[in-house]
Amino acid sequence: MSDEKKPSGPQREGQRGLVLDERTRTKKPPMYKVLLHNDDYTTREFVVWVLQTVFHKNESDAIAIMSHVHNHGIGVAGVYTFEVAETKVTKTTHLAKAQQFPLQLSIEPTD
Ligand code: TYC
Repeated sequence: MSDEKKPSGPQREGQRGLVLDERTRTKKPPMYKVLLHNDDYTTREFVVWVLQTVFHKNESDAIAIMSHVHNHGIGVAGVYTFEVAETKVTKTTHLAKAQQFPLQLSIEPTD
């Protein structure tokens, strides 16, 4: 068989499976920071616990992030795709409200 008609570039993915164009293969999704805001009422212990359980931080990273937020007013809990970021904000806000903590979070695009 002649190779004349076989696409040699982005359309040819090998012998089987999905054919992915250049953009599908290479473009990374936009990413978003989940920001934690300081307040005077949420306990340090709760913030560390949420960073470990929702944001999957180890204990020392969780303590470092919590301390940064406590000292500077705001800090990054993690960086995710938009849907994952939103889900973590929703879960954390519900967990905080259940204990009557006014913990605030927000989402902003990475640069
Ligand atoms: N400032 C709170 C306190 O002293 C602790 C705290 C840290 C609260 C981080 C919120 O996002 C936060 N109990």
